[in-house]
Amino acid sequence: MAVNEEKIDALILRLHEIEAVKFGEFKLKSGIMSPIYIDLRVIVSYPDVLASVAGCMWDVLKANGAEFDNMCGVPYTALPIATCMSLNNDCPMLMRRKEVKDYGTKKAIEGAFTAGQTCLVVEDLVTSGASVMETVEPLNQVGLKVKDVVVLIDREQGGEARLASNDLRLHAVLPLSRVLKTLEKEGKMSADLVQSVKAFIAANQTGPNASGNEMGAAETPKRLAYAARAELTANQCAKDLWNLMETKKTNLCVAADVDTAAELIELADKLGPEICILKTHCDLYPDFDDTFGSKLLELAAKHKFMIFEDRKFADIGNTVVGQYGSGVHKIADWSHITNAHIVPGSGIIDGLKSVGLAKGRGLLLLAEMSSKGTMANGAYTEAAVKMAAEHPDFVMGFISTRPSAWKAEWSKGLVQMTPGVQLGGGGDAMGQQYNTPERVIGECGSDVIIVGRGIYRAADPAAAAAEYRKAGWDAYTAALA
Ligand code: S5P
Repeated sequence: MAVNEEKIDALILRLHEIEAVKFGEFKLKSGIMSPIYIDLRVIVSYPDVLASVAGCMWDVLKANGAEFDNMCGVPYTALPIATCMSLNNDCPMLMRRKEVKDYGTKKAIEGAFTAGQTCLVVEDLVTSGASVMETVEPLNQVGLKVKDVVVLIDREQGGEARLASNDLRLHAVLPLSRVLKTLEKEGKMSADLVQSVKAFIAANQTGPNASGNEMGAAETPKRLAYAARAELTANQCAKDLWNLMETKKTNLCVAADVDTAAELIELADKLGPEICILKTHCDLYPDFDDTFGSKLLELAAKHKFMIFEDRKFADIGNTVVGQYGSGVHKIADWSHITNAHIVPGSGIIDGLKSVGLAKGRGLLLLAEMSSKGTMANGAYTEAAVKMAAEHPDFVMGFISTRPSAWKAEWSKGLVQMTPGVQLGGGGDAMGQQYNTPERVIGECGSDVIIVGRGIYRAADPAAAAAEYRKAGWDAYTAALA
């Protein structure tokens, strides 16, 4: 069945009439002026348009031979469209809960389905493809396969390529160029206006790491090089790390969760040339003693890496002062970087800062975690970002898993470090979830990969570290291109 061109033209004219597609001078959230603005939320108020949209989207799928068992709309604008397609064609629908990012404790996907079925994703507007991916991932997590994505308008800013790189086929009823063609032909746009929209679209292409914008704003900033990020931070430790990564050409942090301090020191000497950070859990080592810090600092100077004691402080400010500065481990004396949960509130940062700032240390906040069922998401992640902004001198970044889904202005000079990395993906028996270095750096927008068992459990840890280093660095340089 071919798609009916007249029906498509009529739909374009109606979309223009109801101002779902507007031309003029629009200031986007980023401050960029755009000659085009697309807001498809309005179509719910025009039943004829909604019916036509759903009909055309179904037609394009059938014309392209897409096959699927059920369908799921990307919240929210595409939900009524998916509902219409479901009703008209007797195709079961599923719903993704946008609020529930914690797939472990609540159902992220509602509806009846069985693992192994193929689900169609329905979206109203695609810019970079990022919002589509946010729906594909929870569908995959519950065992549904996604092969096809249908969209009303494709802004032709890189979304199709991004989805294709995830083995997803994009079926667009209206590539933006088609909208322009019809509106020009029908006298709704001048040739000059068409040219200026085309120029704007060409100048605002999104890369594979860009965060999408459902509001139709092409406002994704280009990924900055590590050296440029060094200029954007007020924390000395972050500055040092950015510059170290740039000059040493590595974004690999090894999580050295070995059994003894002696093994750790040996591993640090062996892997030192490959890494930018050595991450420790000093309470894992029964032979920890007062020489630990100085030995490690010596190796850090020899091989040029930084030390990150992954202490995950989580107490009130007054208590963490002692835990960080003194006690058994005297962490602040030898660890350049440490981290904290934000669950106690910002007092924990005040406490740690009172010890670490004068020593030139940096703090990472746990904004997200790699483990299944983590509670660190949504409003919690946002709270971490807010707290970081209140302490730019001491907070140097985050432990995060998907910073590309955060608002772009949240990152800048802050370092994003991501654990749960293995070349083969997968997970462990206790809830750890792994992503590949390519995905973590490229798609998820992180800056540093944290790799533990993938390296220290390998038959040849130094060779494995070299392999992870290359994968992480290649993903970073590809993201800059
Ligand atoms: O969310 C997190 C945060 C951290 S710091 N998930 C994690 O796995 N980590 C740490 O990263 C964890 O404590 C361990 O040291 C490392 C991951 O190790 P792997 O062996 O699973 O690669």
